[in-house]
Amino acid sequence: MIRSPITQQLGIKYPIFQGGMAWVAKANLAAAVSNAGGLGIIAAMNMDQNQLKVEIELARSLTDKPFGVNVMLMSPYAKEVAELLVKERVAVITTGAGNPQPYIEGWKQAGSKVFPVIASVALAKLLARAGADGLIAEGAEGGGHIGETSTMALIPQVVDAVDIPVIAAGGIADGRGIAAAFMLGASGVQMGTAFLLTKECRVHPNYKEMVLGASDIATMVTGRSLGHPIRSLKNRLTRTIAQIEKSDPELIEEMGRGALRCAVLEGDKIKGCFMAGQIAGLLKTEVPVKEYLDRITTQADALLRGETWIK
Ligand code: TUI
Repeated sequence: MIRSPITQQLGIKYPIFQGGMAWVAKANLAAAVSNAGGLGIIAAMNMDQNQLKVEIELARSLTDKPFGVNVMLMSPYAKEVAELLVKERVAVITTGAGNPQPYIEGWKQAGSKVFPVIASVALAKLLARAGADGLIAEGAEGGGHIGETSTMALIPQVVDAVDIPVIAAGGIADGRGIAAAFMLGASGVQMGTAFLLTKECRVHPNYKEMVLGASDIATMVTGRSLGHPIRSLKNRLTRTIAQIEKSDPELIEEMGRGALRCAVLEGDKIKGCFMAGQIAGLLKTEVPVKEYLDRITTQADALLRGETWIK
C-alpha cells in the first residue's frame, strides 16, 4: 500500500483526489470515488449556495466516507459558497483559479482541511504561510484552467518551497504517473481527465467518445491572450477561438460562455468546449471507479517497490 501522510490525515484509503471538474464533478461521482477509497470532490463551479447545499446533502446520502468541495474562485458565487462551507463542515475544501487566502481561516476553524490548487511556487509559499493544510500543485498538462509550468518541473519546486503535503496534478492517469509523482516528492495525486472515463461519470456519451478518440496531441490551449488559459480537446470551437482570440477578445468571451455546459450536457462536438488534459491519449476504455482505483494503486505500489513496468 502506498504510504502517505494524507491518507491518515484525511481518513481515506488511497492518496488520490478526484478533480473538481465543473458540470462533471457532481455528488454521484464524488460519492463513487470516496466509496472506492479515494477523495471524491464536488465542484461548486458556478452554483449558488442553495444548489451546492443540495449536492452536498446528496453526497452525504450516497457515502459515509470523507469527501470534498472545490470552490472555483472566479465564480460570481464564490463568496456565498465560501460562507456556506463554514456551516457545512465538509472534510476537505479545495480551491481553483485564484487566491483563497481570505477564506482559509474560517474554513479551518470550522474543521475542514484546506487544499488550494496552485500553479506557481509564489502562491504555494503564500498559502502555506496562510495556513493551508496541503497544496494541490497542478502542472500545465492538466485540463481546464492551467498555469505555465509542467508537472515534472513544478512538483519538486513546490515540495522544496513548503513544509505541508503536496498533491500532484496534471498529466496523471495510471500507476506510472502516481509513482512518478511520489518520486518527485508528492504525497498524493489529483486526477480529472481519467475520471471522465469512469462508468459513474455522467457526462454526455459524446464527451467520453472525444476523450477515447484523443491522441497525445489532441488538446490545445486557448484564452492565453485573455489571461485565462484553458486546455481542451481540439475541435471547431477551439480552432476558431485560436484564430480570432487576438483580434476579438470580447467575441471569445461570448463563444466560451456556456461552451463547457454544452459539451458536458449536450455533447455538441462542434460548439462544445471539451476540457481535458494531455493524458487523454492514454485512456482507452471506460471502467468502474473502484476497479480503476484498485488497478492504478496496485501498479504504483509495484513500481514504488522497485519493480519494472510490465506492459
Ligand atoms: O481551476 C482549475 N481548472 C479550471 S476552473 C475552470 S472554470 C473556468 N471557466 C472559464 C474561465 C476560467 C475558469 C476550468 N478549469 N484548476 C485549478 C487551477 N488553479 N489551475 C491553475 C490555477 C490557478 C491559477 C492562478 C490558481 C491560482 C492562481 O493564482 C492567481 C492569483 O489570483 O493569484
